[in-house]
Amino acid sequence: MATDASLAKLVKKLPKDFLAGFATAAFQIEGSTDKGGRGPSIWDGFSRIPGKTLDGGNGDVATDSYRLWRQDIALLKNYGVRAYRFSLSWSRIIPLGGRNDPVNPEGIKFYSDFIDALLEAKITPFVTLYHWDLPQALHDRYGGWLNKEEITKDFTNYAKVCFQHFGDRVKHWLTLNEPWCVAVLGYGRGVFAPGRSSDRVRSPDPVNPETVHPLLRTGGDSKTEPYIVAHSLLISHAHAVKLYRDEFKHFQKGEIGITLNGDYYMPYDDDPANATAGQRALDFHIGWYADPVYLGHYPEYMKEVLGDRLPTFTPEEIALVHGSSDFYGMNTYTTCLAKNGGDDEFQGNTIYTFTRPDGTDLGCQAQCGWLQAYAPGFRLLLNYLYKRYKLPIYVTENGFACKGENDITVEEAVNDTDRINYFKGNTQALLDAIADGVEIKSYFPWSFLDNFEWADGYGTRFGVTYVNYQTQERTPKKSSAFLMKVRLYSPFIIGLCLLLEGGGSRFHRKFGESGPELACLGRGGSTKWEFGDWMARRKRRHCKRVRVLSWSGDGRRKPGPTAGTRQTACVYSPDPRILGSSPRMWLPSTLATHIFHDTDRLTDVFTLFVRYI
Ligand code: PNW
Repeated sequence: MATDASLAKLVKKLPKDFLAGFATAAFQIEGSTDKGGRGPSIWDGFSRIPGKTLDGGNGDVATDSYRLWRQDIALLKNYGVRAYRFSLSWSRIIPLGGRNDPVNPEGIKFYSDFIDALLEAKITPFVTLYHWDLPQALHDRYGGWLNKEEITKDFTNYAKVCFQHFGDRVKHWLTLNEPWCVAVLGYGRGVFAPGRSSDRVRSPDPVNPETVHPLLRTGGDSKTEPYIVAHSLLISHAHAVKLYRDEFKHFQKGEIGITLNGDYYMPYDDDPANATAGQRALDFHIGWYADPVYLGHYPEYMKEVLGDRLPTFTPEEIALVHGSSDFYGMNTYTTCLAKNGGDDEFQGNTIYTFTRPDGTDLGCQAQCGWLQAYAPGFRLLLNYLYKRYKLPIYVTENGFACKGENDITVEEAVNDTDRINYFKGNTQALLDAIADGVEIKSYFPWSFLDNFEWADGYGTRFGVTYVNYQTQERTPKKSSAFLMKVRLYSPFIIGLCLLLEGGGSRFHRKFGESGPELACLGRGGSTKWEFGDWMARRKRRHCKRVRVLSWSGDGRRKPGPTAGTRQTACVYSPDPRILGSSPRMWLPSTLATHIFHDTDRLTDVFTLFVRYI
């Protein structure tokens, strides 16, 4: 496996406009479901039904980010991200959802302030319009995604409201997140809201069918509804994109697309039947959506198996859908081995396994059964998608939930070695894919915070930040420090060294051994040994621009200008824009620790320092 230093070196070669950040979704973090004029969404009610989530958790509080958003942005800023992917809650913006329903000014203000604060922090907003939280009123009124005519109009109207209010500042739009999950998990397997399926234990028929919309008179039909819903999703997405392109793009100058989930399916062995099975799985997971959007038709195999259960596009519809994404939006987590057989239609009648023919596992097992770490699969999938769909790829989600992380203390949980290894492998794989010629424009690890993991509730933690759900305290895990250390978030670092009395131990508690770009050195014992070696290694290996100017009292280095004094700090930068002609400057040391990542931000902080003196 690559060393952190060699990774960091490669990361430096990423294109200048590469967007590295973190991703979240409204329902998973906001909470305050009944505050600020928000209307109910299908996930509010669904998650409150006993048995729908593993631990009985719901979205009422989540990570309380509707209230704590300023703190969240401060943390994102500390992490040094260049971009942040989040979603808007439709029912916060239009509480009843429909095109004739009122827009909620409080909802608009909330997101508007949020976007302003991100920009203020020099973080690029990457905004998803729909991350699964359909306004409940639209489901009840006409069957939600089951009703193509209605939902298309309402979704397009919602998109328009968002472009009108936020499009002056948002230049990266995603219409839908993972339509496969909406269709299959929401209407096929019935494990996600609205929880419909053919299984009448899971999804009973309504008690008074005559009181509900005709499309909702049964508990669902897993053989047909997912395909109907998927069709509505694709067409709604395409209408929103057309609207953006026709009415907004020319002056707002942003880009818009869809983001699809899809893992890699690798043949179990060299049996040709398993190779075909792997392709079938890719068709059912990815091709179902990506083929219409990028190639202009549903996959042949799906048409063959589903017959008239697969809706057909009218010529107008397919003309709209084909080409309706400016880029390939990619959410991916894992790789499975595909074996011919089984009767799971949603898997393309393919059996998935993580166990190789020799009995070994493909990779490290996560908390959720469906996820093992396998970096080579990430590289293969990036190549597959680029070759097939021929558009630049935005990786909009990728992440890992460490097994058992919820059963240990926060002190233990922050040592998230499995997650670090996952990111280490996948960062390398991403760089390898770029070297293979794949055009990749972003990397958004899932997730910024531990959060409401849908049907898993709160027991599955995907965050690089630990959240204590009792106190809402956020504690960075070591994986966040790793991502900063490989400079994924700071390709333009100038380098800064502060010498602070006592800063080290505080810093160490927060970030562990793999500290980010700021080193705190001082005369105190712990400060010294915790950071000294790290700093020295770093300096030698790949951080020539960060200098240790002084290091007093440890006997290994010459006492510098701080020897015998307190209250000093030194900023060093070879960049004349930062310090003028003199490359170093001594400052009082009582400033809090900060992490600096790019010229702009460093200049800001430095201005602050100067004011302080
Ligand atoms: C994605 N599966 O969901 C979502 O976009 C996120 O909201 C979610 O938290 C994240 O991945 C982690 O799960 C998925 O069963 C949910 O294969 C389920 C699956 C895949 C992705």
